Amino acid sequence: MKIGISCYPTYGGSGAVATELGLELARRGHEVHFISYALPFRLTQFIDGVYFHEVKVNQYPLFEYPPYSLALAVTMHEVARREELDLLHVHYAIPHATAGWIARDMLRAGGGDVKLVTTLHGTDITLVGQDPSYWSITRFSIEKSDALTAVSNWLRDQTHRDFECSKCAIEVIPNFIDPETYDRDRYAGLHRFGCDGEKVLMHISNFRSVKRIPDLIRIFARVQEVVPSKLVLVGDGPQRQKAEDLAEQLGIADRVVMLGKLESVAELLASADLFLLPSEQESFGLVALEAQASGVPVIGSEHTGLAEVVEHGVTGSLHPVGDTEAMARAAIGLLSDASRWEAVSTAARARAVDRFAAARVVDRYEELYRSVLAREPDDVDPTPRLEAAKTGVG
Ligand code: GMT
Repeated sequence: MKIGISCYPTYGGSGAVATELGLELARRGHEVHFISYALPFRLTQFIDGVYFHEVKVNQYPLFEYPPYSLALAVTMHEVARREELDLLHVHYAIPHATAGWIARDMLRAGGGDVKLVTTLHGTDITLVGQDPSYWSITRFSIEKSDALTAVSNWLRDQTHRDFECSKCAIEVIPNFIDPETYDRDRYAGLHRFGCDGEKVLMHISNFRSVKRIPDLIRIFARVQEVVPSKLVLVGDGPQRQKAEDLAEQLGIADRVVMLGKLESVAELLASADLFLLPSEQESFGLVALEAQASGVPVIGSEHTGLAEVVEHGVTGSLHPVGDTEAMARAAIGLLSDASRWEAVSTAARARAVDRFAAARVVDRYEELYRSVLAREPDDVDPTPRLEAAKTGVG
């Protein structure tokens, strides 16, 4: 198949998943064309069958806000036409699903066609998509997609609820990892953040407020009172300064290591003893899966998509959002009991490999693509299908 992939190129789960998917599809012999305004951050190696098309946005002085979505739609249309793409797979609905819909309609007007598959990742539905300036176009665009996927059951249910489309056909295809990339033994002893037996707690994110960075610092402040340890922070974003200030204020700044943005985290995760993800919300929590695959137990928030990744009491533990005391207690318990830590670490790796290995999950995307491409030509516009499903008629 010839597949176009659009995603955000910046550090974030949706761009990481889109890139890993494209690379795996190319390894399986498909032709993959990435379309974005910059090279996706995980697209660091050349692989046969992978191409990158940069979206150029004209900065005309009249534009206070250059219309990226239009430039993206034009590039999608151009690449789909020239490369004869079978389908466009867009990651994160805003604005990619809308640009994909425009590109597909432009192609159809010229007698061509391309199928549009949209993967919902989280904040495109739960946060940004709920903003009144985006809600109706997001709903319209996801309904216009030929196929819709969500990365967790939780996100599928949120989409049904928040977009009032209780019967929209959404297939849940979880995020995935390559078990060979995330492998504790492979990088054993490479990084030593903890000296003299200190434990290493780790957090990796884009430091947005949804990650509850101050909670993270408070949890660590409690843990290090009991367990000699360091906190390693990877990534950057709006809340990073807050983390530094709070660590200073609590007198633990010398125990917090800030590494900033890094492209590859597998080697770092292999040196961690515990991963902390106390987010307000995670539709999945890709980084928690990467941690588990690396044999790192995860402590995080309950009642979101994270509960489908972390098995409470088995591969880590989940607690009410904001309950830093419970998270700290769980961390101390696990780090102070070597045999329990070993059992949880082993279970974390096993769950990641058994349920979320790339080989198995990417098969599901391929199957979905094939079923979309096999649809009858008179089924080109899914709106009647969705409307019929909604009213229970047809
Ligand atoms: O967490 C972010 O703000 C980044 C965001 C993204 O779109 O890159 O992550 C979302 O997609 C990831 C990949 O599917 C999920 O693992 C994250 O849980 C999800 N983030 C949220 O729901 C907050």
